[in-house]
Amino acid sequence: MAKRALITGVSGQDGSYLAELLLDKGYEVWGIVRRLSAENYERIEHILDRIHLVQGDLLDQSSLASALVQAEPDEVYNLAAQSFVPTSWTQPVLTAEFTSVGVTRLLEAVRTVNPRIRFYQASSSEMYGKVRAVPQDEETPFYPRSPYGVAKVYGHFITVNYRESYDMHCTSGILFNHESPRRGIEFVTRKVSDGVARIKLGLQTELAMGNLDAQRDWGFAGDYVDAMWRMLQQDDADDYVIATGETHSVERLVEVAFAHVGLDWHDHVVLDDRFVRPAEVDLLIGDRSKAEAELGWTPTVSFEELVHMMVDADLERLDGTKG
Ligand code: NAP
Ligand code: G4F
Repeated sequence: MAKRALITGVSGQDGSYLAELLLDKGYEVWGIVRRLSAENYERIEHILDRIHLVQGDLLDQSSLASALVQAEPDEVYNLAAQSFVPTSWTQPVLTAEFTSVGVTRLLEAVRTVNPRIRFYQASSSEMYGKVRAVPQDEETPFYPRSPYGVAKVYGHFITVNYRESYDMHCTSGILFNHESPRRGIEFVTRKVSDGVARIKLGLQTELAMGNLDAQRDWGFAGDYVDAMWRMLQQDDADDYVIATGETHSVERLVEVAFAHVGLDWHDHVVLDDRFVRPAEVDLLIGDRSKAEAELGWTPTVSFEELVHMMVDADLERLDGTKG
């Protein structure tokens, strides 16, 4: 019989790639979507006839239990969250409701409906914040620098706690930044790829940016959802860092993106304090040794390939709508 998976956040970047991957593996795929005044299925439009959607919200405990009863999954991937770091300063309580307490709501629903379900929690390298070691691995202490990072630390430890308290198969994937043409437009890689494409097509002249010195370990989202699946196939649940092991500055990102279309970033990028954060995560670089050894996982897309892929996708999208 086909395995069944339930994904929260299926309409998001990672949810859409994970749903594709699980369909390819022969899973029956279910996704939780929240009720919105207008549907927002852009990223999953091409697979809507192959997946089952059920309404639910991380704020609503009974809707999560109902979704589990309906879907009867073998595996649950909790990808839903308020995932944009700057919004976590303007909506800190909502961020905690979604991104921390929401995890407990879902874990409780799993525990009561069927504690044998395997559970994946989308933890984040933002938990390392003001980093205590370079590179960061599963043993590196957390020092979050945003309400989002703090909320993710809660989500991580409640997952570990359910594993230890109830002997449930609960895994925390500590994923470093991962991007794609489906990345939300406000995140820095997509903001840059979209801005570069607009400037190249003559739709705008400037790109306003915040801190160009921050460094991130950026990988391709398609690779990272494969790591999530591999984690839930292990006999025992655990924590895993997923990262490329390379870091690049935001300045290097704009340089590579503009150069790809034959432009010099110095001619277009302007600094704007509105995009500078109250507290910054200066440097992230992950050590994926454990994932490589135990899951056999390695990334397949380089930083330059990723930036080129995103710029090309935005050029194609915008060129089609240009006029
Ligand atoms: P994303 O594109 O922002 O997607 C977030 C998803 O969560 C969307 O489907 C959204 O639904 C859903 N959602 C938000 N609040 C919800 C609620 N109250 N109830 C139900 N669904 C809700 O995020 P992503 O980049 O795919 O990331 C997936 C997960 O990995 C997130 O938990 C994120 O924090 C974590 N993470 C991401 C990265 C990264 O670099 N991408 C790195 C580490 C960890 P709507 O479509 O209705 O808004
Ligand atoms: O793309 P970002 O907004 O991602 P950030 O804050 O690293 O968070 C992402 O990765 C986390 C994993 O580490 C996830 F958990 C989280 O959900 C999210 O997916 O910003 C990256 C860097 C920051 O240092 C920021 O200050 O880019 C810098 N930056 C500089 N100018 C900018 C801008 N970020 C944005 N969004 N917009 C700017 O104009």
